[in-house]
Amino acid sequence: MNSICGFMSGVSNVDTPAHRGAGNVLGVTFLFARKVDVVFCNKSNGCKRPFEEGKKNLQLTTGFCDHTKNVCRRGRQTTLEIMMLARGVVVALIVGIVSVSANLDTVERPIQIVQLVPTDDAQVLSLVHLYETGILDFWRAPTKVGATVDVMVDQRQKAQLEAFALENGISTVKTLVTDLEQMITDQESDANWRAKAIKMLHGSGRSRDALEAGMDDFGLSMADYHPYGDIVAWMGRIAARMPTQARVFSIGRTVEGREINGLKIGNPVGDSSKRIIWIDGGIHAREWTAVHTTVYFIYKIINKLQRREADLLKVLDSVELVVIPVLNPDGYEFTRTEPRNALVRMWRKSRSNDRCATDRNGKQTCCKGVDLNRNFDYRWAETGTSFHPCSEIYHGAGAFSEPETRNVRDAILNSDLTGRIDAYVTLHAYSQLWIYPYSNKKQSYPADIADLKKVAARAVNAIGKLFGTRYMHGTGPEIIYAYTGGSSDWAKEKAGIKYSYTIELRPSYYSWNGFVLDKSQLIPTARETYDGIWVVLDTVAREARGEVDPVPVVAPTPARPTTTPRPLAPGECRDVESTDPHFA
Ligand code: 0X9
Ligand code: ZN
Repeated sequence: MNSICGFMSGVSNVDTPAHRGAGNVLGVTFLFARKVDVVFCNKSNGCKRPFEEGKKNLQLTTGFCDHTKNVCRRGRQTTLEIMMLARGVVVALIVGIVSVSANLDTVERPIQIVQLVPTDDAQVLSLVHLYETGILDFWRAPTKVGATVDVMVDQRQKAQLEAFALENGISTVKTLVTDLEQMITDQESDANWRAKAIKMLHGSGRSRDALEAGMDDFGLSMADYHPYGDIVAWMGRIAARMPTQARVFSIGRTVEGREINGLKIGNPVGDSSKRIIWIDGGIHAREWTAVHTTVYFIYKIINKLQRREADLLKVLDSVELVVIPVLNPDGYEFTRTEPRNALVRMWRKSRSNDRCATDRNGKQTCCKGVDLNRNFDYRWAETGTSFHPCSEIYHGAGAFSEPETRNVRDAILNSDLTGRIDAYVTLHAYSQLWIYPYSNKKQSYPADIADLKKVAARAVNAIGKLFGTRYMHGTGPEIIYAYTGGSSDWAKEKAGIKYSYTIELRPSYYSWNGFVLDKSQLIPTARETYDGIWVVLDTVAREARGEVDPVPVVAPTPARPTTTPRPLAPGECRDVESTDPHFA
């Protein structure tokens, strides 16, 4: 049993049974179902390990008591929330909104993307609460006043969301995509996309990149997405032809029994005296661009290696690359089974077995899947995450409860790679962000943040140089939103990996078609990302060689252009400029 409660350290227990919904795991929903009363958790209310018990700083946050485990877990912690709770504000009732993922059979089409813009702190808070219930699929999570929030809904949910918005005074509610499935179909059936892509690359003077639209030397086209099996077979062909420089490896199996395969690239491969750079993609099933870009990264490196290009050979003198294109192959393959069904194509989580939750009316809902990027042991289940199995951001039954994340953990902490990894780079989509630790709250930094920031600034700069694509860099909560349980925070804090980054690829934060990147943008996206990652390779290799960086450690965040817009990148669509203060 779980209950929603506020935590105020050092204050006595005022919990009552009324605050504990019998069998209720939709703890956060309670916050909306009733007046927000502050409940203080400590040993006397049954929680053996309350958060920060004993401190007397009156730091207040919401969280929940997990009575099955006898622990209290912290939830969000914002000034805004302290204000709200202190005022005892009544937040709108949202218990009626039903998760689509829990009710595939009752979906009311068309599925749409709706955008809301909160205009004051209370509206932001109401949306944050809605986000953390995990009932809806937020393509863009709420962050601050004026920042756009994009949500995928079916017709019933749309009506409920509109009622929710009305009740909370959110007047800006617009439909960004009127029929997501039609949009996917239209994009997928553009027979000319390949020709368009090639023409654009030629037009921008990048004829060499245009060649990549055809088959590579190992039989995979770089212009398209591919089934997981084809990617693994392709890596196998590379390793077979270049056995001294490339080796296929497995970090273990998924829930459905697939091997999670990657490719090690070295010169020669397997030299245990070299430093390691780890690059992965596809932890989120629907983020196909991340898989494509990781595959392309392998392609580009192998191609350079075949040509014996000097800059790469110099890097590989001290560094070995470990690349895993699809960390969540079960999820990825699932999204490929019915790519024109939005509920399949937009699947985010793993495909772990059904887990069930009972709501406050005693109704049970069961769902598959864990958000693997909430399942790592970095402040697991604290912020920007959900304990409802039907949520898109469900964090699982415990840190590393999933085989996929355990495999990553074990490969990093207990294998031939252990102690040698200097960079961890994980690819996601979308928003054009280069994110460094930590993501739990603002101003939460590792001690060597200046080094991470410097390399991030250089990477973003390198990306921009190619086609003019604009990336932001910073910690998650500073440029997008807070969350915990993510892989790159864990890699930094728990595995001690120096350069740990989460990269959100194209399209931009303002984009309305988010996860459905036009195929003509695939090569440009992957190509510019390659240049950004190259900065990490170069940095690690230099440091491994003992070179001192001559550039000072101060790296300004790139300023937002205020005058003439830059030329469009090949294949890129101009997004309507938002009033979003994110980029102010
Ligand atoms: O929420 C996530 O897991 C990632 N974003 S995504 O849209 N690809 O799902 C990572 C967000 C990283 N940024 C933050 N620290 N917020
Ligand atoms: Zn992602």
